[in-house]
Amino acid sequence: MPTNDRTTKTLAQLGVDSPEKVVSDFKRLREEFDTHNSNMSRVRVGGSNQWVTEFNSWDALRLDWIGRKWGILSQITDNWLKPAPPELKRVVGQELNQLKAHVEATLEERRKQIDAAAEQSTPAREKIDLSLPGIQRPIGTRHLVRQTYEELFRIFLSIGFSVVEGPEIETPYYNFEALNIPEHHPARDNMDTFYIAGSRSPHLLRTHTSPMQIRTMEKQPPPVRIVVPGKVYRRDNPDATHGYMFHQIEGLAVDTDITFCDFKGTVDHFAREFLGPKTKTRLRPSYFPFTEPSAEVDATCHMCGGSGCRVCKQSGWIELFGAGMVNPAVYGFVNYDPQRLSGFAFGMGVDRLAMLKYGVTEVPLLFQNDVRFLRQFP
Ligand code: 2NL
Repeated sequence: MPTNDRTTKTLAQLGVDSPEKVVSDFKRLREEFDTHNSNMSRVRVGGSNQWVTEFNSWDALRLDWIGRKWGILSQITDNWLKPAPPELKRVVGQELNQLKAHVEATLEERRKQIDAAAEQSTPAREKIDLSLPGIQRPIGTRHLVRQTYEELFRIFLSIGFSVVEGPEIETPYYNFEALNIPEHHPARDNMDTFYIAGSRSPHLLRTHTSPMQIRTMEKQPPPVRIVVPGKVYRRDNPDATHGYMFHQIEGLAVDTDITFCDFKGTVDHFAREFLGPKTKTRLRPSYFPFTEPSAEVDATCHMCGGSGCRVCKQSGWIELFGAGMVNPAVYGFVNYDPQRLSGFAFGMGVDRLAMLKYGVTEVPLLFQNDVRFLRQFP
């Protein structure tokens, strides 16, 4: 009869009626445990799961023998010891205690061996030397375009502008009509661009960040002093200086007493902050539907100081951005009073400014994210 079955019965049921029989039954149990244990110790698997496997079979042995509920020793306590006749109780108790001590000591010893073996067999690569310096992970740098944006924010924040952002998907109203660009206006030609198919009302990718300036004026009364950074999209044939997307920052200042002098003064201040204190500016007449008058802002070349070089194509001047006094027609779309208000606005290509300042000659270099390029602007 296997031990397990014997321990589910009482001594009386087993016909054990003398101390000698009790002792020999415990002897058999002890041998059985030793066999279990040595079978387990022969289970050997390689690999990093070695410890887990050994621990699991050790734990199974532990549960079989000294598990609180179903372990063999608990069964002996319940079935042999408790109902034992008085003349056998003493010897059963003694034998049980000895067996228990043997099982516990053996298990404890085994457990130590398992842990020691795992420690020895852990491959070198899995051991951690806490005294070594940590792995250094390069944290990267800010992209040149982002760096340029931050420089622009610094300049405009320092003279009282706030930074406002808005959606890249816009309606034709905010992108065109409210900026005084009616449907068949020629200014739409190079902008008439990426329309979003499938939406119930027409949507498009904004061609400038001006829509957000319109939205800001709709929402808040003057004075307004904001710059709006962001990606804009236009129909351009990609080449060294053009892509279908570029980064823009537009600025808008509207108040009751803003003059052309404020405009020119702001432009001058910006150019000196961005390109250096010796920089001078000039305005060339230009045209935008949303400004009147409009101008292209040129700065003296920061490479040659104005004497002529490769960067300025021997002219001494570099075109920086387009700007002008806000066309009063725009105020009509946002319920601002054109009789009382005036202001100036500008739009800068940030990629262009970055390329000028840092001598980058090809737009694709900015967006391929080749680390050999990026590393040059830490
Ligand atoms: C360019 C020129 C410009 C503006 C943008 C603007 C916005 C409002 C009202 C009036 Cl809400 N003007 N923006 C004005 C002049 C020039 O951009 O070449 N950008 C890349």
